[in-house]
Amino acid sequence: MVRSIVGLGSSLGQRRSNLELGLRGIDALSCARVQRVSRIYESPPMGGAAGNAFLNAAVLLEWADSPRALLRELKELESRLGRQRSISWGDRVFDADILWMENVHIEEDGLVIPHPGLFERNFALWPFADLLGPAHETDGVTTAQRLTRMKAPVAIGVLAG
Ligand code: PH2
Ligand code: MG
Ligand code: MG
Repeated sequence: MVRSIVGLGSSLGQRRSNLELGLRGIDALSCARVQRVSRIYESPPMGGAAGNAFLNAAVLLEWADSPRALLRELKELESRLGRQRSISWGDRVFDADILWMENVHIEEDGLVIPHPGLFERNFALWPFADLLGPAHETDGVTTAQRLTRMKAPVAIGVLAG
């Protein structure tokens, strides 16, 4: 079992219930055991293609298969929840990204862990901090130190199953 964090996002439709359906979908995977959920944050769309505000959250789980298998399950869940893969970086019903897996470093085509945006994006790092706490260190830097350099997104509640 490897401790893993999956980031969730939605900018279309019933955004909060999309995140909650996503959480339930992850919980239902036979190789996943959900341990903790983050708060839900609202932030403006990053990048030019999306026009709506996003809700983002993250989930800490124990994963009993390979990183590739987790990626495959998340893509399938995105499709099941109605994600259209037309415009890259555009608005989306449901997005699920592997943000972190304990002691895992991968740089392959289509799969980079830790996620390259994790330490750059407030809507990824704040949920991450909710799950592992501010004292957690990566590459000798605590999450608390990284957070001080970033504007806080607005917390609007807690993800519920
Ligand atoms: N995801 C994107 C593009 N822009 N903006 C916010 N605030 N949150 C996201 O999750 C997000 C985004 C593509 O994945
Ligand atoms: Mg994605
Ligand atoms: Mg994303």
